[in-house]
Amino acid sequence: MRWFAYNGDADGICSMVQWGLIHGIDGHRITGVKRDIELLKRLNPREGDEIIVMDISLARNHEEAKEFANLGFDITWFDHHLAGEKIEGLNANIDTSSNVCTAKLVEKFLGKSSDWAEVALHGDGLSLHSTKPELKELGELLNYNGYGADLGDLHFHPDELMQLCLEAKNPQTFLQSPAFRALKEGFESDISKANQIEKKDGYFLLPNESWARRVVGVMAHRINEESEGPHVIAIDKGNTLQISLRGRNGIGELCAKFGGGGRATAGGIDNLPKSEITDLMNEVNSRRSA
Ligand SMILES: [Mn+2]
Repeated sequence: MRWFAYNGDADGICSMVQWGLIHGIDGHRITGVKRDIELLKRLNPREGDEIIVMDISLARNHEEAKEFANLGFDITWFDHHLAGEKIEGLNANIDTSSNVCTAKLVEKFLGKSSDWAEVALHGDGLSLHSTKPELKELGELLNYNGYGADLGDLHFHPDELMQLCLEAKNPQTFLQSPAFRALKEGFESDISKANQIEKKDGYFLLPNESWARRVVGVMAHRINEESEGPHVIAIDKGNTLQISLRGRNGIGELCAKFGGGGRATAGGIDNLPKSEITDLMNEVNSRRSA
């Protein structure tokens, strides 16, 4: 039996579709919302099973991966996030270069060029490295579908969306499908609500509703494309705020000061006590150019 664990965003889906077009997707498939990274905990392989992992950080699943490797399972890992310490016996296809996404690594591994890898580049905000600008909207919409607090927020379960992409065989056919239209309409409705929110005290405050949880990632990305920032978008969770931060550099490190984390240009804080927003904004304002 084969086990798949893959991220529920565009890159994870496009990686699986490429694999599926060549080898099929039979087996147990484990996925979730984009933020659901620790997927290996949900695997339950038996002797002789094979494990394939796509677009989730090995560092974040290190303990489980090491245990499976020690038990002798055949594990193949495709990813471009932090790998952490090397694990003996694990087949790692990991490259953290800023111009690749997991779907590009899968494409290379399979030895068959695929437009799905181009879709994934757009989904991961790496349009600069794609040769197919006409696939940008699809990449962004597949990525948008992965955002939410839990699966109930999503228009499509990521595994259902992955199967619809696989059935279409190529992105151009998927662009003609009802599923694509549903994503496009859902996104347009969400972003029009987001566009009505005005910045106050230097940040955007969204209500804790499913549309806001879905669209916050794309909203942050778009605002960040317009100016240097850092930019702050908060979701009001009652006593705490869920913070998304974007900028040109030092963002993950800034978030870490407040119990969050991230990369150089994107980061977040899951539960910032409301009493700390002034401190956070002082820090952000000191990094904004006048
Ligand atoms: Mn990715």
